[in-house]
Amino acid sequence: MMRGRGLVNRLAVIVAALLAAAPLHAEDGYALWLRHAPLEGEALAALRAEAPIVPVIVDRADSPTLAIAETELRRGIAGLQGHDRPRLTADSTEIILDCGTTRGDGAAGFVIAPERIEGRRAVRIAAADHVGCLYGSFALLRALGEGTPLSEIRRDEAPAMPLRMLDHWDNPDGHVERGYAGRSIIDWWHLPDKLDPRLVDYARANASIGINAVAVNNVNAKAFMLEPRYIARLARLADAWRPYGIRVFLSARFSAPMELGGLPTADPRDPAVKAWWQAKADEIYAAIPDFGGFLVKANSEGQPGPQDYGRSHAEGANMLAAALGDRGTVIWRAFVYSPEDTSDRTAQAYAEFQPLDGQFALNVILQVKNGALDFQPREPFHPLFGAMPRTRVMLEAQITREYLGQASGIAYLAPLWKEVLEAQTGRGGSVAQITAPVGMAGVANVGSDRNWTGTHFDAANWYAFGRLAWNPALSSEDIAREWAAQTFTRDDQALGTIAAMMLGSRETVVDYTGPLGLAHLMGTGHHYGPAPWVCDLGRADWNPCYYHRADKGGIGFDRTAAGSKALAQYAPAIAANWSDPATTDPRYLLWFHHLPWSHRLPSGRTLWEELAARYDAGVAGVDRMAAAWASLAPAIDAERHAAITADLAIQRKEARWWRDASLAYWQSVNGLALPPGTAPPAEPLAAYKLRAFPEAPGQ
Ligand code: BDP
Repeated sequence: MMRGRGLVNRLAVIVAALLAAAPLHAEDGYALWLRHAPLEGEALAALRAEAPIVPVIVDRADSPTLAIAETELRRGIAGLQGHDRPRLTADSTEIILDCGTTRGDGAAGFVIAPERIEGRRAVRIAAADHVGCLYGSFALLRALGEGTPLSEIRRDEAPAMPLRMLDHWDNPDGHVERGYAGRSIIDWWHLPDKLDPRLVDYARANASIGINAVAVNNVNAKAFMLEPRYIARLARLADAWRPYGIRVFLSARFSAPMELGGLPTADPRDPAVKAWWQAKADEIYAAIPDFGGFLVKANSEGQPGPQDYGRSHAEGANMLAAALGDRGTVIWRAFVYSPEDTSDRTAQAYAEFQPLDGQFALNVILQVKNGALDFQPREPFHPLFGAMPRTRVMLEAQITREYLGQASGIAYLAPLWKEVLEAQTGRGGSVAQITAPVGMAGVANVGSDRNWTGTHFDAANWYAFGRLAWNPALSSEDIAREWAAQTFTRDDQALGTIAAMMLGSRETVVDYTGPLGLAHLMGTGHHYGPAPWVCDLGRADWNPCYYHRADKGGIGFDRTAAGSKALAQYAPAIAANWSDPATTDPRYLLWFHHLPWSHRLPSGRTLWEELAARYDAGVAGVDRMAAAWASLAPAIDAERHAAITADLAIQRKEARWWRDASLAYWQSVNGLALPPGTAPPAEPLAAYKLRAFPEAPGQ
C-alpha cells in the first residue's frame, strides 16, 4: 500500500517536472517577441534574488495605460523568473512607475535608472506621460530578457519620429490587399458589439515596439467606411487601442461626398463639398476625440481625387485638412502615376508634387514610398526626399512582402529600410534626417493566421519596422538578434546563425528576382513569381518589358539625360554620380542605364555573366539559409522549426524558378549562350510562361 502510494507520488513528481519543462502552449508564434521565456543560469538566479515587486505608481491618476504597464511588468517578470506570478522576498526591488511628472520628453520618451529609497533598492521608470511609462516598461522587460541585471538597467530614450504608423490594406469584407497571413484581424461585421480580444493583443504588440498610429483600412478605400455605422465601429477600436498609445486613422475615399452625401461633385472648391467633409470630421471627432485623421490615395490607380476637377493635390489635401483643423492630420500619398502620362512612371510623382512644395497646410503630411516605383526588392531612394523642404514628408515602407516572396521563406527587411533611411539625398541630409521630424508608415503584414504574419520570420519585419521608427540608428543586426532572442532562443551561437541568415536574406531575394537594379519583373496582378516576358498589358507601365527594356542590344532603363531624364530629379551631385555607368553603384546599374550584354563590370565579368552569377548567388543563398536552419534543430522548438523548414523549402523552389525563368527569357531575347559553368534552366521558357495563378492570395 505504502509502496504503491510512493510510486504514485514519484510519478506525480515526474509528470509535474515534465509539465514544467514543456511550454504550456505549443510554440505557435502567437506570443510573438513577447514570450518572456524563463532566463537561464546566472541571469535567472539574479532576477529571482532581486525579486522585483509590483510597481508603486507615483502618479496615481486613474489610468488604463498604467494598469497595462503594471500588468505587463508582473507578467513579464514572472515569465522571466520561470514563475507563474512574481515572488517577493524580504529584499525585493521596487519598480516605480513615475509618470506624468518631470522626466522624459513628453512625447513618450522615458528614463530608466536604479535608485535607493530609504536604503532599499528600487528602479524608477520615469516619463512625462503614461504611454512613456508603458514604453519604458516594455524596454525594461526587453533588457531583463537580454539578461541585464535589474540594478544595471539604465535607459534614456525618446522616439526619433513622432508618427510610427502601420497602414492596413484591409477591406471591410475581411480580405487583405497584398496580405499573405490570412484574413483581416478586424472583424468589421461584428463590431462594435463584439471586439475580438486579439485586437487588444495586437495593440499590445504594437505598443511594445512603440507603434502609435494605425490606419485601419485599405488605401483603395470604400466610401461607406465613413458611414455612421463604421464610425461606431472605429470608435470601439479607438477605445480598445487608446490605452496602448495608438491613434486610429481612416483611409478616406475622395469622392465620398458624392457616394454618401448625394452631391453632384467632390470638387474641393465646392462649398457643399467642404461642408460635407467638415460635418463628417465633426461627427468622427464626436465619437473619437483623438481621431488621427485621414489617409488618402487620390488620382492614383483609378482612385478619385482633386485632379478629376482640375484641382491640384495640394488643394485636395488642404480642403480635408481644413475639415480636420488642429484636431488631426491628412496623410496624402505621393504614390501617383497617370494612365495618360507617357513619361517615365518613376518620374511622375516628383513632377506632380515637387512644384507644390510650400502649398500644403501644416496638418498635411505627404507620404512618400521608399522608392519612386513601388516597393520593389531594391530601388534607389525616392527623389522627393529632400526636394520638398517646406512640406512635411514621411516615409512609407511595405512590411508585407508583396514583391519579395510574399509569405514564402525568409526576407528580413530591416536592411532594405536602413538602405533608404541612410541614403544621403544631397539636399538637407539623409532620408532618416529628412523624415524623422514627421514619421514613418509601414504597410502591415498581420492577419488572422495564428502566428500573425503567415511565416514566423515575418514577425521580425513587423518588429524591425517599429524599432526603426523608434530609432533609425539601430543596426539591422542588433534588431535581428534582439528579435530572435525574444522569439526563439538566447543561445549565442544559435543567435549568430539566425542573425546571419536574416541579414543576408533580402540581398538573396534581390539576387534571384532582380539583380543589378532590375525591377518590376513579377507576374501580372498577383505579383507572384517571375514574368519578365509580359509586354502586352493595356497600360504600358504595368508591363515588365517597360522596365527592363531588354533587346538583342542590351538591357536596362536609361534614365540619364539621353533617356527619360528622371535622374535629373536627384540632387546634382547624386545625379552626376549615377549618370555614368562606371560610377553608378552596381546595385542600381540597370535602374539608370541601358547597357549592352557585353558591358564589362568592375568584377571583370560582362553584364550577361554577372546576371547569371547573381541568379546563382541567389539560389545558393537560399540553400545556405536552409542548411543553416537545419543545423538549428537542437536549439529551436520542433513546431516552429518544422514550419520554417517548410517555408525555406518553398523558397528554394521559388528561387530556382525565378532564376531559371529569368535566364531562359533573357536568352530568348539576347540569343547568347549561357556563361560557362551556368546550369541550363530546368524547363523551356514556354513552360514558365504557361504557369498561371489566378487564385494567388492577396490580390
Ligand atoms: C501597389 C499594390 C497595390 C496598392 C498600391 C498602392 O500592388 O495593391 O494599392 O501599391 O500603394 O504596390 O496604392
